[in-house]
Amino acid sequence: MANFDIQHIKNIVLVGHTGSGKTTLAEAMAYNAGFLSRRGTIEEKNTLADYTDLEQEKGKSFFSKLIATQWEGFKINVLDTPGSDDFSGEIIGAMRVADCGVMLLNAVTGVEVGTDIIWEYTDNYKLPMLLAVNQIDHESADFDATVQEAIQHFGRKVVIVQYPIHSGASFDAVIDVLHMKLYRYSDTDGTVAVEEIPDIHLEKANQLHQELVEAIAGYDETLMERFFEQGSLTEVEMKEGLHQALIHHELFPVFCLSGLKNRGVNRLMEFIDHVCPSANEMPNEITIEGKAISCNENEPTAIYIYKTLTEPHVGDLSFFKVLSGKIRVGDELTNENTGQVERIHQIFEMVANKRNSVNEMVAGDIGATLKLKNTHTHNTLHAKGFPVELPPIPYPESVLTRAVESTIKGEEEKLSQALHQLIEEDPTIKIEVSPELKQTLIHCQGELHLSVIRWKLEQSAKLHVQFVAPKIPYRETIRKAAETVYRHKKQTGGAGQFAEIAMKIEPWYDGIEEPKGYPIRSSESIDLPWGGKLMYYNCIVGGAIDTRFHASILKGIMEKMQEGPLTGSYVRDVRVLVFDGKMHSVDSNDLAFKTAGMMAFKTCFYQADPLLLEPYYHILIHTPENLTGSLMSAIQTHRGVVEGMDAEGHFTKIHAHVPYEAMDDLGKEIRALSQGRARFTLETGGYQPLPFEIQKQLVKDQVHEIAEV
Ligand SMILES: Nc1nc2c(ncn2[C@@H]2O[C@H](COP(=O)(O)OP(=O)(O)O)[C@@H](O)[C@H]2O)c(=O)[nH]1
Ligand SMILES: [Mg+2]
Repeated sequence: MANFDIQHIKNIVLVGHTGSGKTTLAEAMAYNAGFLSRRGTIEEKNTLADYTDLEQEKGKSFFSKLIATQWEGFKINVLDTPGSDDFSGEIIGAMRVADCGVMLLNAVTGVEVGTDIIWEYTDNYKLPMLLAVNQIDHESADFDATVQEAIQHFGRKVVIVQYPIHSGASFDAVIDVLHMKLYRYSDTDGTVAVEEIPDIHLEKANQLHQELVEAIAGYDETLMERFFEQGSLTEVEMKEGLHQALIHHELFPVFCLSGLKNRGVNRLMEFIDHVCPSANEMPNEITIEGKAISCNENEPTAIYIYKTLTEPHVGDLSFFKVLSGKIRVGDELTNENTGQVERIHQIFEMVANKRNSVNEMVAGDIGATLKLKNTHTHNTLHAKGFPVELPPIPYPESVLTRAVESTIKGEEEKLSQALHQLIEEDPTIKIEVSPELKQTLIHCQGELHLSVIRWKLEQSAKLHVQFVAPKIPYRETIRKAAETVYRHKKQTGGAGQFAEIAMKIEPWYDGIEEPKGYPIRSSESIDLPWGGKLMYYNCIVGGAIDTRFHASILKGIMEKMQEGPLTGSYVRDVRVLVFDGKMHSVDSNDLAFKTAGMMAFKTCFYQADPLLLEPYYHILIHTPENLTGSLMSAIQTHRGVVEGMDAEGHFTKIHAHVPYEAMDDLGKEIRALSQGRARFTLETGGYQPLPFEIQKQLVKDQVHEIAEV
């Protein structure tokens, strides 16, 4: 591709609900750029963007793709994205490097769940946005209704730049109220004839033109004055006004398209060329330290890695945006995050999975490089003496957890490497190796996300895996005091073992007073690594037990606390007093006291009204208000407790806590009840008593399990 300067590069992210036509539009844009002799389709499984087996098999996008296109002297880097919220990582990553978005609205179905959800992200980033009402060629398309819905959802900043004169199969012409021309498409190769607007359409076109002028003037004071003086604005003024309004996320111009028939696409590309902002016109990137990076090719070089992808037989591709300066083959850049100096061996312009080698790329452009040694997504690389680092992208917390297991022995090591690769490619996945549960947990964004994880493990890494429900990290504790005298005595031939301990255990809680009625010699307060406390008191008088044996007793207690008497879960919040005992001059030793400590603790524990605690999540549900009632009942059905509610426009935020054990089912119910419209985030809460019936069952199961071993 020719060299483009910073002003002639536009980075555009295509976003929208699954099926709105993003991938098909990207195909038409690449075709119009002259990169394809024939446009592929989703149905034929041959689009540029959906090139993975999985995407072709399922007929939808799961990963973001970079497709460099061009139109009339401008380079347009198109970032195609998936539509489902399960892939928010891919969507947000692409949005992070785009300077403008095109939100596709399906003219048949209007504003959908994905549209609303993704809109929220674009709003957070204040990303300039165009709206494209797509699929106007569909027989059930309704442009007006779709625009009305867009206004309801996104407000009055939505302004019409184009409308179709027919929709359905006869869709072949668009009236553009910015240019005040009619664009007629005679074929599906994008060929367009620009005509005067016929008289019968003039009244509507004039009215929409006036509305557009007023919207633009309403945004800018100088333009408003101009508008009052002249009664209108020139096309140049309108374009400049729109340009500024886009940059400030103040107006959302509406276009109409058929991506499939390649109608309206080149006019959209023309608008992107001349009105959408380039990277250097957007607010400066700000480093972690608050320093502005000016997007200027004459500054020192800095690049930001927004995505990492392992391509089979190729290696790790790092996708970057040039923040400032120029990146050249042979450059040595320092990774500010890892300290590694990386040599840039190759630079690629990407057209989906096709790589075109180039020698350099200027600030504002997006590309990829290969085989960096120690560089990951989110890292900033820079020229020597220009230490800059962009803050990491905040991703949503996970909403679904599954344990992953190898089903074939000997693959464990490979699985662990593949999991490492997974998180390298997808920052919305978290892997946790839980020594407590003896499980490897995958925290992810939903069922669909999990199916992609499975595909990566099975198809790419060729592993055999299964996903199972994560075990619940219960805790054990006690509700009342109990005491015992335990004697450990063993006589086996020569040296025997002897230890006797009098022990009392009590529930511990924050602010509890010191024990009364015992002579406290020393005490130890242990913050347990799994939460809660153990307080140990040495209350021995008259040297009944040697001081040196307390460490062993405590060790015994701790061992039992790590594998609780009821279910083998961790024990928490107990205080232990050792107030008497006996020793034997020969047979008493560390091991004997450790065993006695463990057994005394266990005996007391059973008598101290033991209780199982279950972990719960704080859940925050964001739901359309009309679903509030049914979601509240769903929470209660799943043993959750609603803690509060806030109204937020047409949405309600419900705060609740829900046991881990019930969260999977509740999550499914929330999705089913709301058809994906309600979303939730989870945060680890504390522990709460488990209802007695469930505890009884769990303890019974545990006893069976032990008996079976
Ligand atoms: N009639 C019609 N169908 C379209 C159009 N654009 C996409 N489609 C179809 O809509 C479906 C989803 O398209 P796709 O590009 O995968 O949407 P994405 O999920 O947003 O990427 C496919 O069956 C496409 O053939 C269009 O402009 N008109
Ligand atoms: Mg797609």
